[in-house]
Amino acid sequence: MTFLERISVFCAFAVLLLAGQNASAGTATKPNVLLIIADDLGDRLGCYGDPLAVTPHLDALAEQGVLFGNAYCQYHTCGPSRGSMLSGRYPFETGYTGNKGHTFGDMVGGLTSLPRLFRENGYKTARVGKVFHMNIPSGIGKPGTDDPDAWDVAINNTGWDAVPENINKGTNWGTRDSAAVRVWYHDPEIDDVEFADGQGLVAAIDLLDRHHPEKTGMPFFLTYGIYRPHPPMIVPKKHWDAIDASKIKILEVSADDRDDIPAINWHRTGPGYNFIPEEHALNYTHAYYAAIHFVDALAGRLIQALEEKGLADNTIIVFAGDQGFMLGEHGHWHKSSMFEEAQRVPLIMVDPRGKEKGKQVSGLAGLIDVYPTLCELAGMTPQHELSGISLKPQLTDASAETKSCEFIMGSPGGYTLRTERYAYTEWRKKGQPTGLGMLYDLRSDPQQFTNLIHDPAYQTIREKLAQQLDDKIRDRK
Ligand SMILES: [Ca+2]
Repeated sequence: MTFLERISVFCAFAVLLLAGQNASAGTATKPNVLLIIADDLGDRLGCYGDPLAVTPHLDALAEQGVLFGNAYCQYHTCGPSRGSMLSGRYPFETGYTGNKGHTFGDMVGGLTSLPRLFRENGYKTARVGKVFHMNIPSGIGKPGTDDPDAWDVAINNTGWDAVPENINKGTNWGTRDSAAVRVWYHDPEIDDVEFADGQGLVAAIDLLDRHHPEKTGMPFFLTYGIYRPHPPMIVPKKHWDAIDASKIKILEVSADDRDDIPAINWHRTGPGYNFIPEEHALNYTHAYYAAIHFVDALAGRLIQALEEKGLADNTIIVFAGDQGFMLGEHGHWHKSSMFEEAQRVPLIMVDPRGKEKGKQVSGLAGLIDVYPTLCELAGMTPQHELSGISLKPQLTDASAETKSCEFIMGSPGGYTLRTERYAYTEWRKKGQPTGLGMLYDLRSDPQQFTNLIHDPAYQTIREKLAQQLDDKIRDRK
């Protein structure tokens, strides 16, 4: 080897060495991401002020970071809601407005999903359970409408509560073809770990080891999609017993409550959707809160594992629900209405580097904001235009302004424009307003009892909100 050749080899070695140092320095500074999403979980947690909820672990999580007190899904059913969050685009922009028949990639027109972006930027990515849409319980154990390019590892966890002969032992009232319509509950004496979500927890903790940055040299992006509290509300008995049944009351609905609500809001007419018998109303409410207690225990154990493995100091945690759930408000049960209870979701974010701890943001936020927030926190450039805002400023100063309005869709053709004060909803057919709508002044009427849509005193504000909604939809077509 000549002198010049020796110099070349030395230089090449030095470059490799420096590149290696840069890579490890980059790994050290890139935060990991843990995204936990619970199916059909509205903002009915202790830390959101719910008097029935028993959620010590999620309450503790909120104390470590920031709770978004007015957070909304972008669609009131699973698939489009998740499609919006994971594409960073509103459902009316992508056309992803139904649960059935397509993969994520088909539905969002080739946009890069959030986990795929992280994977393409040097993250080790993993999915456990339901992250993109899948049917519950029939889809448990299958990949669903996944974005397969998003993951290094995808776990289709299943368990006791995905076996028909087990769950059919539960009470199943108002049977129809979909679990989303059934008042279906059960409290078997089975350990958490036997359940599909318990198996998911085991897999998720194992992934913290397998994808530990000290082993892989890469940061991780781990998503744990919990199947509960989505029906069937089959929950281990110990969680059922954790709820104080004496506190559960049947919600009174005045005889004329529905007189000023367009019937299209009740387009779901299955027996499980409206005015279920009192015995089932009490038990189903109990089951929902038992399922939330189960979700709290699962999330809490995974967060504890994060701490035990020395990962908490460099891991961003996002906890969310994919849409809300009606528990008898206006006589309505399950999801799929355009009322607040079906649209509001829990959204808690913890960035160990953020300054705010235990603070609540009162400004409006949406699941649409998760994508841009995680991009900014991880220093990542998105590959397409995102429609939400980064909530990073609120992790430093919880009083920082968020957005003036949020948009929520729901079948059939429902659009809600939510401002700080008003909830304005209209239903459209083939893109054109049908004349059916609702307007609530949430400052004076937070439970949405008086529809002001035809009130002359609110004509100006109604016209302004309608124009604002129309501009948004047109702007994005
Ligand atoms: Ca859901």
